[in-house]
Amino acid sequence: MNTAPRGLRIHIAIFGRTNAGKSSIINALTGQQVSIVSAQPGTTTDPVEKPLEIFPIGPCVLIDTAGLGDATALGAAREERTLRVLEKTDLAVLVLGGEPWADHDAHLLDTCAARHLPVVVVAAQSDRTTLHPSSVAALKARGLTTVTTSAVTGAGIEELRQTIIAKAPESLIAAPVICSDLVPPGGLVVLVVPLDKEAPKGRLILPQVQTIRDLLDGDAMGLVVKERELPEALRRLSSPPDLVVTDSQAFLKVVADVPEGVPVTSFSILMARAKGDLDAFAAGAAGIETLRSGDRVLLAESCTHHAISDDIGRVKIPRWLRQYAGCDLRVEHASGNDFPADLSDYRLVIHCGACTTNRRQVLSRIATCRAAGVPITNYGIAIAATQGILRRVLTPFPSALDAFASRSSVTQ
Ligand SMILES: Nc1nc2c(ncn2[C@@H]2O[C@H](COP(=O)(O)OP(=O)(O)OP(=O)(O)O)[C@@H](O)[C@H]2O)c(=O)[nH]1
Ligand code: SF4
Ligand SMILES: [Mg+2]
Repeated sequence: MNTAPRGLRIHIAIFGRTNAGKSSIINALTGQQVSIVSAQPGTTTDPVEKPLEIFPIGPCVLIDTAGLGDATALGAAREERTLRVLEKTDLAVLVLGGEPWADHDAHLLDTCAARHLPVVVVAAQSDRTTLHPSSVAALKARGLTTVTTSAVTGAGIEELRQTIIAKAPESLIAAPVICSDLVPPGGLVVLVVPLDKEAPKGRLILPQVQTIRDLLDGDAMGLVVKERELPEALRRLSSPPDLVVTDSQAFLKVVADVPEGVPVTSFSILMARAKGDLDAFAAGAAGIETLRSGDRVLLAESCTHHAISDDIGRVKIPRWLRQYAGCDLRVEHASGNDFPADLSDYRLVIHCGACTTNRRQVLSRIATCRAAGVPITNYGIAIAATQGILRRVLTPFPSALDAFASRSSVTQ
């Protein structure tokens, strides 16, 4: 049950003041002691994630958070970490008790509304308290209803589960299409998977596995080859494939080997579409053309993986960017959740394939960049741009190609 990758799970985060009963609700929903519960306010100090399966939504992650309105010395720092969870939240649960309505409750609902996040409001601890009249009035003014629960008696917990299911965004319940929509039913896709030293031992990486699964789900066929065998594989086919998908690292060789009329793209570009906004990333790629000496470029990675000596984000992309720009650049990195809030001094952000996180976090980062007026693109798109083949590999995606072409001065 816990085998679905974290990035494909719907993220449901539980917010509310300290001692509201958030951790108790997570434990009641999961039937497990996921989080420590105590009468001491501020028991949960950092976000706690629990993967679980909620039928019929499928795989989810429940996130317990540190309480809002914590007046202790560390309270402000904890609150900031709690609010950062909103970046990857697909559905928020606000837990209220008998305490008066507070600014942090209003702030949370305002932030969720601004992000178009569905919210479920819980009137918790019903065996010993009722909602404060100020909360009743504030919720009424916002047109919000509540689910009444008790973690002690179990009352309302099933109703809460049903409300979460009803409010979960439809678009996130549907498995993301990766590339099966790009080929006709029964179509053939050749997947080029180099087994270089970045490839993990004995297995394929997640985007490759997901692409193969997506092809099978879409009744298409996949032929998997290393880049060296690609010319021979193409020779053996009685008709050209409908699409070739390659690892970005083998772009130049693969593009040279695939006949002009056959569409080519990369796993990274497919993931940019499934996990982000391909049109926004394609438009952002034009920002590479305007880089000048000393410009700050941020490479953002969603996980904190161990970087190898020839790492794509640490070594190769910075090198290709500098070669392309013909000058020195100040390339910086942000990993995991450390995406800077202030981007004003950056000229460009380049995001990784985000295989370990969910689409919402990537969309939220795109929105942050847009608000700061900073172009954002992704690793695969940046690699194609610096190698002069971006137009070719965007051909399967006409609107992304337009978004790039309308901003680019390069006719590659
Ligand atoms: N009677 C009753 N007590 C509850 C209920 N839910 C939580 N409590 C108690 O309220 C206290 C706080 O519960 P927690 O679940 O730890 O609350 P929290 O919101 O996670 O608190 P922090 O992590 O400190 O922010 C504990 O003493 C719980 O036993 C409930 O439904 N009924
Ligand atoms: S850096 Fe990004 S693409 Fe690479 S493994 Fe981590 S989340 Fe996935
Ligand atoms: Mg707690």
